[in-house]
Amino acid sequence: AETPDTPPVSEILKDAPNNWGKWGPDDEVGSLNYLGPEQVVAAAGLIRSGKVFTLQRLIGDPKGDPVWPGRTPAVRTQVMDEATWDSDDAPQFPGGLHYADDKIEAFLQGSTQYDALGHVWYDGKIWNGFDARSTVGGMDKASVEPIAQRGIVGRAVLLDMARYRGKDALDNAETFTHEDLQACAKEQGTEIRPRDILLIRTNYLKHFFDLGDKFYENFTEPGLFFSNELVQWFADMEIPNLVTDTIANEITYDPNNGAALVLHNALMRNLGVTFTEIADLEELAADSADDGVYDVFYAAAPIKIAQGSGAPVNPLAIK
Ligand code: UVW
Repeated sequence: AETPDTPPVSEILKDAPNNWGKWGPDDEVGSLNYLGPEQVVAAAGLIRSGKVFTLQRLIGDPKGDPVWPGRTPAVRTQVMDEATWDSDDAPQFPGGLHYADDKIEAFLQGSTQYDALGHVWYDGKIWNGFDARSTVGGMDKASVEPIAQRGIVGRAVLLDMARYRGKDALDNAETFTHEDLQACAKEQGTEIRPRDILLIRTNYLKHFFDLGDKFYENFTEPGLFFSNELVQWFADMEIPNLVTDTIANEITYDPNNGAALVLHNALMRNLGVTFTEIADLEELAADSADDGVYDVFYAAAPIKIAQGSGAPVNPLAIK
């Protein structure tokens, strides 16, 4: 974990590439600009068998909802149900209408979600150089709203790192690189192409379901970790969207310097790569192991929330 020798992230990223200004000074969707009509039409050609997979984790799963430490799982509260209508002061509707109502209280960064590009920052600047003060009291710049207005559609490639490593699930703090992703793709008989959405499976959250609250002791997820080469690869490959089945999409503490979530800043803040976290890739991965098809048509419509730092989503992968 973090040590007193941990350098500031600005120092760690001083030579790393940056896409600010690439799509103009007002841009709030970053690398999603790589997904235009051409990519959507090409991705539609991947629909061959008509199999549909939903990639959202169940909110309110009785087995538990994994969230980043310090956040709490969504709580659904029943407001109206059949018992409501037994009461003397229950509203009356012509014709005897009864209905159920409920509400949820949820971290927008909990459950399966899209992060706004302004979700993380350093040196007082969020994506595209917007002032981090624009996050105060609700995000006025680079919130999830423009991402949700746009939607995300394209070719996605599943990279089953757990299967590639011959494991049921990756281990605490286990690392991999972009070269490992390419080797995994090769072994799967597929390739990562420019402008692909990456779906990385670790099955790490199996440990959450196995361990319960003990999962949060010594919390260090597995994942990609920072190097200039890795960030340059994301930039060169014009990767629009990183989707994983872990809570934070990357190694928790950088193995080289102990800094927390360095790729959030290197990829999201600096390159404008959109992050999608806590996806459920299990059914898709099982099917892909069976039919050998790892490239899919991907479509995601995060919920439109004004000024949100993130938004729940149920992405679809279609073969
Ligand atoms: C943090 O914001 C700390 O993580 P995440 O992006 O995974 O929600």
